[in-house]
Order: sequence, then C-alpha cells, then structure tokens
Amino acid sequence: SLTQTTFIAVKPDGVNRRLVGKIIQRFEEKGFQLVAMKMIQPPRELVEEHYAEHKGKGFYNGLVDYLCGGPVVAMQWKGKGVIARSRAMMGATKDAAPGTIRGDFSIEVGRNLVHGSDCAEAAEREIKLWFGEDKINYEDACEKWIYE
Ligand code: YYY
Ligand code: MG
Repeated sequence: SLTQTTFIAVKPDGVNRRLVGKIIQRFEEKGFQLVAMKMIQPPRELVEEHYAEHKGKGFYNGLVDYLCGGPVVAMQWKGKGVIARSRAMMGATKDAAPGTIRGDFSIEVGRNLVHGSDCAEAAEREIKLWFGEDKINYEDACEKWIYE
C-alpha cells in the first residue's frame, strides 16, 4: 500500500565515498517519498541490536565494526511496495547485478554501501530502533503523477 515505509541506511563506506547524493537520487527518481533522514555515528549497542539476527555468524563482528566505523545516513522512505522495491534497487547481498546500487558501486559483500529492511516486520523494528517516532508525514504533491 501507499502507506508502506521502509528503513534505508547509507553505510559508512557510502558516506566516505561521497555516494550519499547518488543513492538518495535513485529513490527520489523512482518516486518514493523521503519522510525522515539523519546522519548518525551509531553506537555499538544500536548496531548490535540492528543486526541481532546475524549474531554468532562469522561475519558478525566485522559487520558491526564496519557499521560503527563512520557516519551512517539513516532514512525512512515511503511508497507503494517500497520495502521490496527498494531491496530490488539495492541489489543482492552478494554479487549484486549491474543496474543496482550495490552492483554499480560496490565490489565486496562487507562494503556494500546500503541497508534496507527486508520485510514489513523488520521495517517497523528498524524504524523504531533508529528513529523512534521521528518522521514527517507531509502531503506528497506529485502523488497523482506517480500513482494511478
Ligand atoms: O539484508 P542484506 O544487507 O542484503 O544482507 P544480510 O544477509 O541481512 O546481511 C547483512 C550484512 O552482513 C550484509 O549487508 C553484508 C554483511 N554480510 C557479510 O559481510 N558476509 C556475508 N556472508 C553475509 C552478509
Ligand atoms: Mg538483511
């Protein structure tokens, strides 16, 4: 539905490589609506909670170090099917296809630039974790040109 909202984050490699603008532009051009955004150097506990599902895996500690290793641009994007559609736009976790954000701008799985919630439950959990209630519900003035 139109009211679906997802959590998207540009990871520290994306910020340091000056790709924040390009990544935001992809979601803007698609027609999704930006409803919250902040830059944060995330505390370790936040990242551990965010990636709790991966705790104990071989890549977990490196993953947490990577996310904590610089600023993250945390965002909420709203739109029809935004959770699945933004995942498709990001590309697969490993060996993402050309044309996707990861496929066009990254090589390694551990430097894959962006995070996006993988289902509605994850989106709700991640938004609460990173933003609490903080978002702006403003009228989308071009909605009728994006949706039938
Ligand atoms: O949701 P997504 O980011 O595409 O992948 P996940 O399977 O949730 O893994 C989270 C994160 O962990 C991934 O973006 C990179 C890293 N990672 C890794 O470094 N090595 C792996 N074999 C799998 C995942
Ligand atoms: Mg994931």
